[in-house]
Amino acid sequence: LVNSKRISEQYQKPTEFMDKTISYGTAGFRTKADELDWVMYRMGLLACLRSISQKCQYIGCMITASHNPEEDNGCKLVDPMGDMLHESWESYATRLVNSNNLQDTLKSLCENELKEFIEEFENDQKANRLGRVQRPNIVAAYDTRPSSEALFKAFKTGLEALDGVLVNYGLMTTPQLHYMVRCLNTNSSYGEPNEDGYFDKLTCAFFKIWSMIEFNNNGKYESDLYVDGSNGIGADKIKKLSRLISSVSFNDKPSNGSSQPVLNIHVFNDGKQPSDKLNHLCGADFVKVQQKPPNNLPESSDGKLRKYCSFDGDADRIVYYYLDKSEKNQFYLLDGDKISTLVATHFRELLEGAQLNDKINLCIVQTAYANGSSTNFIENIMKIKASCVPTGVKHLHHEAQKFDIGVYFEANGHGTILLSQKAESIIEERYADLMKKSEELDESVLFNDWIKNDRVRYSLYVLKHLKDCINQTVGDAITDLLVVELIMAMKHMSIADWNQMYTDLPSRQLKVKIKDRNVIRTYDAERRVSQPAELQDKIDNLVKSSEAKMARSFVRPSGTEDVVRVYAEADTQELTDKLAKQVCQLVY
Ligand code: NG1
Ligand code: ZN
Repeated sequence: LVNSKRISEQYQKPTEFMDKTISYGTAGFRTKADELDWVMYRMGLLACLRSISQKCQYIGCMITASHNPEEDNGCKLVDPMGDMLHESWESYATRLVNSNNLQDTLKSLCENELKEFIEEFENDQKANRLGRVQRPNIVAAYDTRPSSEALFKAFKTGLEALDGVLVNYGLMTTPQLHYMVRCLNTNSSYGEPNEDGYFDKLTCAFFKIWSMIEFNNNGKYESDLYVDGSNGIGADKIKKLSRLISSVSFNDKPSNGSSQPVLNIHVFNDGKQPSDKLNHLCGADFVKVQQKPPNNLPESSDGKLRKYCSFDGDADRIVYYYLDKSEKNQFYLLDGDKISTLVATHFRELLEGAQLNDKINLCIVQTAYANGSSTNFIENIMKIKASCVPTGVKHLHHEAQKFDIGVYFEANGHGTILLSQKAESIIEERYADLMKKSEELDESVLFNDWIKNDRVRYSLYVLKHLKDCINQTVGDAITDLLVVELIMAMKHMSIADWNQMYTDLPSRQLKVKIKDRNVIRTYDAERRVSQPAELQDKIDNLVKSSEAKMARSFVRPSGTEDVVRVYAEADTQELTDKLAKQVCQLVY
């Protein structure tokens, strides 16, 4: 398989990287785009090997640096079910990219760690000589960065060296690509593997629920939503969804004929102005970290409250916010913690309504960055299990998979909802029974009376369609938006009502640059430091001596930037900022 002559001369590792190590971290490989083409070439080789190890199932490659500056880029591989590259392969990625003798490393991988897979593949090839020859299958997509196409070319050259077959999806959001990979490997049982299929599945599920909502004049739900596209790919895709939503005729849906409001999506920071720069002064990361609205916020001129949200550069994160005119434009942020509490509360109500709460368990997964108030609310008021895991979506995703319904969100707005096979089957079976019983009914009676006026039936109906409105492969700003809007609409809730579920503690996130960030070692889901030995005691002392009653602080090395992150929260913003600064001093 690995024929040394086929390794291209074109994408040689630059000499300045010969004694540097870069690793495949939480965000895959990510750095300045002009230092990446040789990395992409090697990732093309690796993607083929991964596909071979998975019986030539489709493996995805997303070219993006998410919320990082436009000049950066990166690459992450996607496993057959649409989840991230299996952890055991991260070290192969790191080894292949750091190798100073690519052919030897490739050969060694194939003859040792991957021996079994390669042999099986080669035997299959021999057995199939007269039939269809199996080749590694890869799909790729990229975000709107100017560097993306050249990096895509390098990746393609790499995979062609190992006879890989490539499907290029072009411009897509990260979660769309994850979705395509899952569809391709499951014979479309998860959906059709193209963009129309993705939008069809979502809009169909969305309207099944939307059309059953009784919008009354007293409800406080705001059907206008202003979306900050971070000047990236999410802007184009949410515009497409918005067009689809507004073009659906209500005659196609089980409605009672009364006029339903439409979800009006208004996109700003769409990257179409010459001065627009990806993620610059806008987007979910900017809004979350700076705790302020993005540039170009379309403020209301009539004093009416507006509901806003921001995506990040590859549209896998979303945060909501609003300005309260009655409080001198006070900014309120509804981050990943608020989203997960809203979603989990609603799922719990639906499970109770469908009388399934003793059959299907529910958990919320968070990280150390979750606001203390949210954890308190989940555990002590909602009485739902809250799990805390290290930063990085793969950790949250794996933890959420341990439950029947796992709701996971990082505070920065990256998250989704996972349903176990068991939960899906129970919901599908009960729903099928329901539909069987209703076969005789006239459609308008069925939806307007039989389902709507019965709590068990209605809860089951919503559970079934809400589940189809979620991208279960990875956090997805677009599907999260639809789920949040449906829940707010069903609850006749304004964004301010949602915000009042609990009050966040003031928080602050800072970064400190030190010589080697990896001298800091953590444990207890990164909430405590084990090395340097005396650092944790010092942090504890600062927290104890703070005047605040609720103070908390922790430090950890970033997995994506060469910095140490410092987090603090306390009763007031002033005490929070003071604590965060003091902890930064300890790290220097
Ligand atoms: P690091 O740089 O390890 O803190 C950041 C985010 C993660 C995750 C990754 C991947 C914070 C504090 N950290 O990781 O949650 O999203 O990027 O993009 O937001
Ligand atoms: Zn992202």
